[in-house]
Amino acid sequence: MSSGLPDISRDNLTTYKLVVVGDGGVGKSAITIQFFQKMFVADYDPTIEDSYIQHTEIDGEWCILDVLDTAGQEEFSAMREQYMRTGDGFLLVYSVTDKASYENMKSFYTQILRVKDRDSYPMILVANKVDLVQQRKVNEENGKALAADLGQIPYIETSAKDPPQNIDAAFHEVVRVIRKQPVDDRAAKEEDWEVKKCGQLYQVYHHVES
Ligand SMILES: Nc1nc2c(ncn2[C@@H]2O[C@H](COP(=O)(O)OP(=O)(O)O)[C@@H](O)[C@H]2O)c(=O)[nH]1
Ligand SMILES: [Mg+2]
Repeated sequence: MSSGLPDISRDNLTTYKLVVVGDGGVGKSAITIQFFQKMFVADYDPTIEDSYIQHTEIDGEWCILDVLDTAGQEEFSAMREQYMRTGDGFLLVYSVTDKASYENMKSFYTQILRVKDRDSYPMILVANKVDLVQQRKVNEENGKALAADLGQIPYIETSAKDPPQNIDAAFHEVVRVIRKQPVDDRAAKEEDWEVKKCGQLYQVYHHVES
């Protein structure tokens, strides 16, 4: 019998692991914290890499979002590469005030596809800091052209500053892209997971034996 409340026990919910990537200073932490804590942080430590977990309802379906706010550039740490491997979807963030951050998007895109060993993967392109109209250097047309170039991924303009613009929309959109993946891709992921699970079982078994 339904109590009328959503069934948000972990067992029944799909968990989506999302990863926020992009150059330093583009607002990855501000976007993530605005989404999870509904506040704008003006000076978040740029070296902190952290993940956040929350139940949320997207298009009428409850799920768990597990979001990694990455920090640091170029070199992928072992931990980050691991998270990239297990990431279900990615937010590629640049700042509209920083042309170089826009130009660097392609290399993040390529790196993700390389780690995933795939031709495409759920991602969206996020143009942040659109509130800074006077300092804007990358326009909407440039953003859309890049999104089209990166395999027609969705493009979304955001501001993490109060009042926030499109912050929820960005996270929801990635989940939509993940949900829309062809069944074949989901099956492939299940297989990967089975392999991992076997590996873990082996480790447990090995541990017991030795
Ligand atoms: N005006 C404005 N500033 C922002 C926005 N997002 C982030 N910032 C500021 O840009 C700086 C870098 O943001 P941060 O989230 O630390 O960037 P990260 O290195 O990508 O995590 C901080 O001073 C933020 O307050 C935004 O949408 N609008
Ligand atoms: Mg940060």
